[in-house]
Amino acid sequence: MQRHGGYVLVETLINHGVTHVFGMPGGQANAFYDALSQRKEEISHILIRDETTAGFAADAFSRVTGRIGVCDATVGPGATKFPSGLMEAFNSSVPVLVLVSDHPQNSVLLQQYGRISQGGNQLDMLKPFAKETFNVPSIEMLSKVVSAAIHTAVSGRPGPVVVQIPQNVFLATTELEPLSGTSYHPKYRSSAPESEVAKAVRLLSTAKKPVILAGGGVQLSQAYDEMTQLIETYKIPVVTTLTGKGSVAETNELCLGVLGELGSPCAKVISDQADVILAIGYKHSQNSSYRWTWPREDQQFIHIDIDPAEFGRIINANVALWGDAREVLKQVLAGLKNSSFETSSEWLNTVKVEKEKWLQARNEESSSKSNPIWPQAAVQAIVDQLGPNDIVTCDAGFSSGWAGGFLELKQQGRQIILPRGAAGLGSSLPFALGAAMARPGSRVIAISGDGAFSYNVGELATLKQLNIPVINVVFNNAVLSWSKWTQQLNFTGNNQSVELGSYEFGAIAKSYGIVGEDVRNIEDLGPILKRELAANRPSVINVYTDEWQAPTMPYRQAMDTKKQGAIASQAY
Ligand SMILES: Cc1ncc(C[n+]2csc(CCOP(=O)(O)OP(=O)(O)O)c2C)c(N)n1
Ligand SMILES: [Mg+2]
Repeated sequence: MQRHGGYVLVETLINHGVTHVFGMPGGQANAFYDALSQRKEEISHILIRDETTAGFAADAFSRVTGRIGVCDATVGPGATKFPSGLMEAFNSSVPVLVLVSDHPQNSVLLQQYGRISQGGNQLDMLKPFAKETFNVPSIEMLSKVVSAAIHTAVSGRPGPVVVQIPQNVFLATTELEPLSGTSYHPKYRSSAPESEVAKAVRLLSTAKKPVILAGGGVQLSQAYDEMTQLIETYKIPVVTTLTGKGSVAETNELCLGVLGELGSPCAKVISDQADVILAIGYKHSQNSSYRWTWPREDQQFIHIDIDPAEFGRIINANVALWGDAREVLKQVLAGLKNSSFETSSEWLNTVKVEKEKWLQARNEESSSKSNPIWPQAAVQAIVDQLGPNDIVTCDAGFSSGWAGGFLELKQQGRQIILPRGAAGLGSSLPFALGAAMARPGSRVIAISGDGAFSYNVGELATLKQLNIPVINVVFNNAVLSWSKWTQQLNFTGNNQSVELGSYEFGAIAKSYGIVGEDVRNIEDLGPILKRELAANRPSVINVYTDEWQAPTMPYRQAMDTKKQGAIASQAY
């Protein structure tokens, strides 16, 4: 039977286990939408209100399910919305399939240079943010290209891919059967050479002060059981990157929280003292390395990663273990069984003292009853209500920092999504949308600043229309506070373009027909959160927060010592 390109695409997606697509229609892809409309039982299309949302939502969907996330947009003005989400997924190694339509092939010359409305070289625009980009040359190749693109995204180091489909390919017909495959990642799990594992075990065995650094690769590889075993059996303290947050339960006495300026002070103290570091799924970016000043050369570094290009790119590994985090940790655990490795009680005592110091300082801030509300206290109210199946998403700006240092995860696993790949404002609500679709029955809390939330007000309609239980907690301080702080600390403090004005986001939510609350006293927040978490519906909780609180450690130190301008090289 002859079937059009839209059918071939939808069938190929279904055959690869795709259940959700986030996007917005356009004329060139109508065949796709025609086919989607006939397969609603198997595949849902989530109509977002801005394609930027689709990119972030697909990313979060993938992080939660371990399957590829899929988004689509129309040629030109739709496709040009994708770089934001794509950059996040690319820098965080998340497999996403981006589908963009294109003008018919016989108008390519006109389109390439914008001689056709909506025309432009969109594939080259997306290329820097994609693991690979593909153009579909014919209906016969459509299923093959989509299948190859999915394979590329989920194998090796995962990442986003782009498939561009011309309108005439969508409209052409074929009798060829669409291909099948898997969209789970990691598609293949590889092990490290045993000789290198033995070296790593020998080096670990010499450690007096070992530390594990868990990066985002632990989450991507779902190496949870192995992490727990390593920590519980050998009592090795662990710090995480922001993306690796949740690799172990943060209530574990050996977990010292997030390493970096948006993390915990004790993670830094302990990591500085470490003699051997076991880094897992870690790309050595600026946050956790304090701008590449850590680890020092005298610290021994064992590095596990799926991408060999990471070994020695910035920091040399004393031992490089090339493979999937879960598989390699299994090997390390097997090796350690026959070793004499033991963490000294002296080291464990230092760890304990430092963690207690941190918890005490944190608790003081988290229990603040100040007005305007301290974000630390608002985060604590969220922690108090969070259930094991719930998910928190964060925005760029200070909300990532508040979550990094103050949001203690009681569970191991994927409970938080932070935009550290691109750190783009306006990602928390789209992430939440994708996460809610990925884990039906869960409740999702999206934390954003007022500047960040303003990017996505239109998506309240998406939440309302599909009754997606996302609770948006907006830290409303009437300013772009991160920007304001950097201007204050580094320059003349003139406050250029950082004042937002204050808006009643709760009232805005009501106009979309969803629950809205404006909260001025911290005592009110817990009960409202509790009510909304039980209600299974979208809401906006607008919390009036203190703009003079900052989660970034250099800023906090500068504020404490009142040495304005003294940290210009650190603040950014
Ligand atoms: C898309 C985008 N534009 C600009 C920035 C730079 N930036 C980082 S934080 C920030 C301020 C965020 O303000 P808000 O969301 O209100 O959070 P607050 O810092 O006040 O808590 C800005 C402008 C960015 N990260 N992403
Ligand atoms: Mg703000």
